Amino acid sequence: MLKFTLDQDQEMVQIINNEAKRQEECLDLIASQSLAPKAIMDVSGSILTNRTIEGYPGKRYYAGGRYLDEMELLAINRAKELFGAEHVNVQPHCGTNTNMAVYHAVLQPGDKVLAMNLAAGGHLSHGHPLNSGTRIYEFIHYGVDKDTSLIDYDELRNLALEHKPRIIVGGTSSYPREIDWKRLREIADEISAYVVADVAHTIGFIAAGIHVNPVPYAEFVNFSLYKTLPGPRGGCILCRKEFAADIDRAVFPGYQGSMLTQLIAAKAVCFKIAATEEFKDIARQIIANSRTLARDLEEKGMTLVTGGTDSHIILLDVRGKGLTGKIAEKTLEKVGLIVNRNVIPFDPEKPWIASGVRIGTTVATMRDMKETEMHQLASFIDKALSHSENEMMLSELKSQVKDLCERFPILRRRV
Ligand code: DSN
Repeated sequence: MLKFTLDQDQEMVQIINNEAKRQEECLDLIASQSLAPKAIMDVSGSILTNRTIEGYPGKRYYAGGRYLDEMELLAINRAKELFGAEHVNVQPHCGTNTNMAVYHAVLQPGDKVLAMNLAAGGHLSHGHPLNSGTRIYEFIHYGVDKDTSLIDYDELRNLALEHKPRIIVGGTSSYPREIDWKRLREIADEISAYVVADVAHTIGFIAAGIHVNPVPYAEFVNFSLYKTLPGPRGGCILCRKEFAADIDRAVFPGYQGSMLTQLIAAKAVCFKIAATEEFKDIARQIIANSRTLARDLEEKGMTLVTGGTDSHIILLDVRGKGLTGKIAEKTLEKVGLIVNRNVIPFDPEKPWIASGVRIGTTVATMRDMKETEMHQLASFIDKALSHSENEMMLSELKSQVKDLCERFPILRRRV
């Protein structure tokens, strides 16, 4: 038996300890991050890591899968109940694979997909020129209204009628508003297209019953579990029964090999957590926090794309501060506030520079921060962005952010 312990790899111990310290002392406002409770971490690193298995419950290509079948079925049944889905595949290794698997399941090479423009908030797997899907399928993009930055459903419909795509994808990475699933369904029905709801960012609010559940409106509902759900890395597909076999085949062996057993177990635990009143309260608070922060930032004269938020996402146009997104990101990092630069609709800058930053309130809320702390946060963000070259001011703000973070430790949430 291998006797190696982690003590023998001090380089890695040091890196992880440094990252743990960074997580405690900084506030991660990355909109695609959540905070996994200890239960999720325990299961994600459990003895299930030792298992290699392929196939699906009752149809494995390996022996010894009795408990793994129980585990996967538990995850599937919990997701079915939580979202009212007819069929669930919990094997996708990530959110991108959920989209790729759906395309693989129902499209032929050259088929058309209508999805959101990446500059308006769409995801890489919605037709980025360098994404592998773009080599196989033809992507057409809809965008947002120039004045309101809200999805232009009339343009979307016109594009759908003109191009007749096989799939219309709804759902985004940086659009702060809820999607009108009913409208998408109606448009798709006019051209007999499928609707894919890519709700990686908003699935926590759907689970909590705050956002409209797209399951009745979309043939396919795709998501990852680590943005607004407190889950492990990985994705999940919900679909109608008629597509069950095609989706399962597209995930395995179409896109993936053996499953990440320990993460599927953690997905099952995540779905149990998501059904609790405690989680629903947190989901409500994530939105309350983001609305408070958005209002404060606007009152301080900052420009919010779409003028507000329905979710954990705030997309801030930083041009009014005389900054690019890249400089704003770096400035906020100097004070311990971690965001990502993000393009805004009709951005004159390239994505590497960008004119905006995306802010998410999931982690802050999971650290138990509430409206009072959001007021503080708005003031930190405003001061930092207004004095981006004043190192003394940034250093003072950094210690204030650290004080705030120390009052809301992450370790406490892990117990
Ligand atoms: N989809 C990317 C994001 O929103 O940041 C990563 O999950």
